[in-house]
Amino acid sequence: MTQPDSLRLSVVVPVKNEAGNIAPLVTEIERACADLSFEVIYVDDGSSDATPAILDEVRATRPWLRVLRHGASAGQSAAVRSGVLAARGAIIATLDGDGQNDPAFIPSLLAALDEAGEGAGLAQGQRRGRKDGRFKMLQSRIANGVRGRILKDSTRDTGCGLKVFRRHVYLRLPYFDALHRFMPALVFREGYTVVHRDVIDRPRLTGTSNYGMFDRLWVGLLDLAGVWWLIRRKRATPRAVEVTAPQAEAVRDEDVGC
Ligand SMILES: Nc1nc2c(ncn2[C@@H]2O[C@H](COP(=O)(O)OP(=O)(O)O)[C@@H](O)[C@H]2O)c(=O)[nH]1
Ligand SMILES: [Mg+2]
Repeated sequence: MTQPDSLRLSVVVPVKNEAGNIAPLVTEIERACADLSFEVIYVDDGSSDATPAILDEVRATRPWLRVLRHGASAGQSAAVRSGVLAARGAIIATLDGDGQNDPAFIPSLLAALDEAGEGAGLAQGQRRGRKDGRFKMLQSRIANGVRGRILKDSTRDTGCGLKVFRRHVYLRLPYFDALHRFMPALVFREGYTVVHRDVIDRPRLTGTSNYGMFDRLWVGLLDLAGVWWLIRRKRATPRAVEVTAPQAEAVRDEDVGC
């Protein structure tokens, strides 16, 4: 069993009505992370199906599996945020709970972040061989194209749920609904770099998408305007050095509660 003090990685999985996808995905995560000290945090975002019961069942034999629950659905970004706030690892991996993201890519994303060093805040997965329908693919292509051009975030696919990032960097980001789709631009905004790795997309295991046809399109434009404004209003990130202590030292992220 993974000991909390040696714990390095927290895998956060947001789920809303994903009962049929939980047991197979937990098994895959366990296999993928076998060589790491890890915990898994499922965040049940107000599910109305058997998700809570299945999580109870799956948890019984897996002491490293933690479950958080929202009383009412608050959305995917809110679920990720609750998981990250509760996480004990300094590094977070996120993936969707419907089986579309293969946990086998977690170690390579983690290695990419490690290789890039402390200055890198995020390893972003980018989907190859997307398994979504034609309309969603078209929406996604337009959204990614417009976003890339306006935010210049050097990322082909920000919507991929597979990401590995430093917890203290995430905690600096402004929170809003849909934050998970703008992570690269916002990580750059904090002065950290982003690395990318291709990941293979899979079809949803069971169940249906939580997003309707137009959910992302219009609100996406509003979010894009908001993030554009945030970037415009950012000045250089200062490095704060404490001048009152006998031995002045750069203030570390942990010291300021990030
Ligand atoms: N869309 C959506 N997903 C949520 C919500 N809360 C949690 N999730 C989870 O976020 C992940 C991505 O959602 P999904 O429905 O697969 O979206 P899609 O793959 O983009 O169609 C899944 O694991 C969902 O169960 C929510 O309010 N809306
Ligand atoms: Mg999905």
